Amino acid sequence: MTFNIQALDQATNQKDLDQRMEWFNDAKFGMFIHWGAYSVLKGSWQGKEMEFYAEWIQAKADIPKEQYVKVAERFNPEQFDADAWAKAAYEAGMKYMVITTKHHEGFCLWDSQYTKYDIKDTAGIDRDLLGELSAACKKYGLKFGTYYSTIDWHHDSQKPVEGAKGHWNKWAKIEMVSPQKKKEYVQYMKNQLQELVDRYDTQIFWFDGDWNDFWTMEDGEDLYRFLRKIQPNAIINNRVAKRKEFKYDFGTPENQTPGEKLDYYWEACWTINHSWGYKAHDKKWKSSQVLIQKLLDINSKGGNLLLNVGPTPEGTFPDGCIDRLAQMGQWTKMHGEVLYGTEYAPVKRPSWGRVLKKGNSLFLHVFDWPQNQQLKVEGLAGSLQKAYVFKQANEALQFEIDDQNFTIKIPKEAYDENSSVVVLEFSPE
Ligand code: FUL
Repeated sequence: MTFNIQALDQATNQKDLDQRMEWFNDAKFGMFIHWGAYSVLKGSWQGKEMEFYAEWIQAKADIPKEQYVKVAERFNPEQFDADAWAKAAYEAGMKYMVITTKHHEGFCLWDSQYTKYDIKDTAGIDRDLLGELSAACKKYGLKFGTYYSTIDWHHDSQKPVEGAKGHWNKWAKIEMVSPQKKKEYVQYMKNQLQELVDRYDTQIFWFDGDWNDFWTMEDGEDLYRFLRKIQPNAIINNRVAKRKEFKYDFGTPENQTPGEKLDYYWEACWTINHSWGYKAHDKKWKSSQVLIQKLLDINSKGGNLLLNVGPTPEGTFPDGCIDRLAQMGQWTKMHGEVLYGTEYAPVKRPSWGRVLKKGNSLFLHVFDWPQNQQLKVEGLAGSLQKAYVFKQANEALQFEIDDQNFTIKIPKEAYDENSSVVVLEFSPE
């Protein structure tokens, strides 16, 4: 398999890429939504609470296609309120939203003219769910993005790879039934992606399923070029091709945060509990403190956090999500200035928290406030003019400098249990 990165130069030259990624780079925080026919089952099949991600239930419980279609027919989100979803994201401090328009199950969350396996023809829903949501996102100033899997357990082009078992279910690895069917499927994908552009003006293409052998680098490159043409400013994740080899436009570490800054744009996606799709018996919610510190950890390494919500089949956010989003919102609302538009700070990563940079300022996000009132920052260069607790600029803190090691004398108490910020202002170089 050869892939000529040169061939992509025109589509991805650095200047264009930087321009395209500018809003993303400043945004820091977005919402992922996993919603589909799987949500109907809430993570259980025939009375059995399933392990693993709820959106994988068709594969994990080995539900025959015909039977799973009956599940999709029951998708009936009567309480769906697009405004409430976008508002919750906005109030949490998020700047964009990415929703599963077609997960591996193949069920389409919009009325596609290219299949009958969608909300209208299969589930009889007479609403344009994605249209309502993209409009609500616009209203709240959020960019709207679409997750679309290259896997499709429903499409007649695909079948499980014989003998591929192990930890993963047989449907985890699929192959094409014939080269002709693959051709048809790729065309089907392009048609549908064109629909997502035309109808919902999608700004983020979030692909998945690149681990299958049938999906090659060449396929990824071809699709990337196609999308670049039909929606020039949209950003595209690296799973459009083989994520290990392909870095455009941004990388997608999943449920893990890299230890260091990466040398390309990236976004870590994380679940709030342990599933992406709604799973009624998963109550293992991460605390808002863990989530806020995760956001800052990711941001300090140059990445964004795409935090997932798995809505109920009725179309509401689970209470555990609502609470945490609201708590995160309280913090982000107060700390917008020391969060959005920041960048990686070239200092030694401290044990007490994380450091962000903006212009001539460093923002010391302190998770563990030192009891001895001495905040140490190592490996700093530049001439420090002033240090103060965020929003208390008129009370300058004393500091000492020993070569590149700075010690700031801080007040006794942290003002916020999630992260309290000390600002260092340097003179322009
Ligand atoms: C994975 C998928 O298999 C999961 O279901 C989920 O969508 C996650 C974000 O990506 O690869």
